[in-house]
Amino acid sequence: MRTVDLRSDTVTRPTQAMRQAMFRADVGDDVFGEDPTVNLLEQRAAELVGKEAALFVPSGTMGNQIAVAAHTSPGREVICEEHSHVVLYEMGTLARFSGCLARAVPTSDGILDWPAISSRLRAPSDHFRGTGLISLENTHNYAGGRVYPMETLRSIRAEALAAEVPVHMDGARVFHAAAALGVSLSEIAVNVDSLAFCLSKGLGAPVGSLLTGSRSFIEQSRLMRKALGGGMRQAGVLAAAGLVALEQSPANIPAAHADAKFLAESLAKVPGISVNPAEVETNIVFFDISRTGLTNGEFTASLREDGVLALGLAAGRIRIVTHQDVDRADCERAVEVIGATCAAPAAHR
Ligand code: TLP
Repeated sequence: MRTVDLRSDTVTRPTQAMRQAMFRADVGDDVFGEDPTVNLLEQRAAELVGKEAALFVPSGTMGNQIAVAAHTSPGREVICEEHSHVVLYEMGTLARFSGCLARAVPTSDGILDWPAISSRLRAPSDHFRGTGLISLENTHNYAGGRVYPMETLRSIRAEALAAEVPVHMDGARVFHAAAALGVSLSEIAVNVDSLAFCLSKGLGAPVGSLLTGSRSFIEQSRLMRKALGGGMRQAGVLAAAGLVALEQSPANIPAAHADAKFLAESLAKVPGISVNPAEVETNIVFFDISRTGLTNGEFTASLREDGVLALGLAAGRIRIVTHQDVDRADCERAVEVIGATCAAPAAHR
């Protein structure tokens, strides 16, 4: 039986085209700046987002944390959404590596706006170091793949410029945001000083993220990457897969979005499940199972027995994510299996 893995869009396997490109990749020592394939990937990424330069890093976490370190100094405050990855899911690195303080703002949908940000802005004084950075997550993972409306982004950009506070975007899934909005990556990126995006979330590459920004920001980021142990050597074998991902995988995103909508709409009809399909804008669906009487562990174990994998991320909240390694038939099977689990919960205890 084929396993339908909906735990994350990180679970995808590299495509044949990626594997062939990896096999053929021209490589060199990237710490000396001599890997031609890494250099090409960095150049492509910078062009794609309309920034001066880019840096290939092993993970989204490293991209975000380098950005925090490069934009700030110890004691500064980072304004971010309460459930953002940069503060909750990165092992406290914001505090450990950069010595920064998170000003985490609660929202109903993961999307910050200027009024919420401005009420937390602080200029340095005798008593505090003040705001060093605003960090936006687009799409917002924990809020269920929510997308920053362009108007909201533009207003944050204009106000942050006036306040002289840099803006970073955790765009781990910014390709999904661009697809949902029908805009280019650079139209989004022009509103932030730095943008990190992942090749391994929904784009199918095995490893890697790109941090993009001005040339001087990326020069500084290269030093931060070394400090974090992220200086890779013949990384061209990975960058080669990334180049294929950039070229071929964005075309698969609309189908992943349609599958997520299908899952949300189908699950909304399953007794015991609560989900609002209108809130599903991209490839992430969160649903509530409290009314089934099952714990997350019982629920996901029952699904697993029938070959469907989902993630319990908070009490009663299950996350499923669509991607290029699942198709509509897989999603139909997931709905059936979830329906069966909800119909006979006692059997799964
Ligand atoms: N998120 C992972 C898990 O950590 C939950 C996932 O499966 O979604 N920013 C955002 C918005 C992310 O969702 C993630 C990964 C990261 C950064 C970190 O990327 P990696 O795992 O490459 O360090």
